[in-house]
Amino acid sequence: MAEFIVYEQKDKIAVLTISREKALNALNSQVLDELDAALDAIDFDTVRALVLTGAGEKSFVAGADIGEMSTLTKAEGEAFGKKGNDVFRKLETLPIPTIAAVNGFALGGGCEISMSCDIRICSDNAIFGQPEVGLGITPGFGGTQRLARLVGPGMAKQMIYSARNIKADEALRIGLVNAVYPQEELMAAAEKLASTIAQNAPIAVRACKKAINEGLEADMDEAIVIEEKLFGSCFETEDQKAGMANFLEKDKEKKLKVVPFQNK
Ligand code: DAK
Repeated sequence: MAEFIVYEQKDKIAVLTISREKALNALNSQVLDELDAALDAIDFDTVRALVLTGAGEKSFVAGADIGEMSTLTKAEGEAFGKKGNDVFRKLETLPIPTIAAVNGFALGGGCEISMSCDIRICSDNAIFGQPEVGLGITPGFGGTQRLARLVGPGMAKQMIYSARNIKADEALRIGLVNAVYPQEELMAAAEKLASTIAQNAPIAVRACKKAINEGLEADMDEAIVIEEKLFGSCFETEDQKAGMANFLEKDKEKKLKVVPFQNK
């Protein structure tokens, strides 16, 4: 039974909450292990989109646990970094779309875990930052890599070198988040977005995620081949046949709502 992770499935979407409120949901080894186990336990036959958030109204995740990190040796530091990186990579490559609902502080490892999700939305009190150089370390859970890819190298370098935190409106302006909501509306907005995604053909949605993620790591010639193959694979699905047939039938009712999609 997990102490710091709450996992709830609501019809076709799931909400995973990092719940270590006393330490502002900071990531220690136990949280990372429980998160890893929770990701492994997701039933991908029924869940079509995942929302990740933090418990309470103050913090999403206030970073890696500084108390735990403070006494690490070089070897232990590398091992801790690998543990985090492995979980974050698992989250990033999860077959289904993921949405970070950032409900407060997203500092260091908190900003990094949000960047391992496909989409970020936040509350108006959210604060993002990579404060690591102020602690004498580099970002260790992919921050140097994912922030630069998301907001561009110039802005990422400014944030990381200066260790300056930014507020929700600035995060929106630089493209780190897609939208900002009043705190009390954030989860409803995240779940609505997840439900909207969950209504679409799940195999096609997953293929889009794979195409975007893998394509971004390839050059354009390879990337379009990745897309071609995934596009082709859709023609072996019931969803493609039903989806296109409904359109061609010109049945307005059906056109709006395609038959229940297959998941595999
Ligand atoms: N770790 C541990 N405890 C934390 C924490 C953290 N990151 N952030 C907050 N807490 C704890 C506080 O110690 C306090 O505990 P008690 O004293 O009540 O026992 C409780 O949460 C409430 O925090 P505050 O009293 O400080 O609350 P305030 O509202 O005054 O301030 C704050 C909120 C978020 C501004 C402040 O707590 C803060 O600055 N927190 C630290 C934020 C931070 O610097 N985060 C980045 C951590 S560095 C690597 C792997 C990973 C990483 C790097 C390398 N490798 C192995 C290569 C990642 C690094 C990071 O994430």
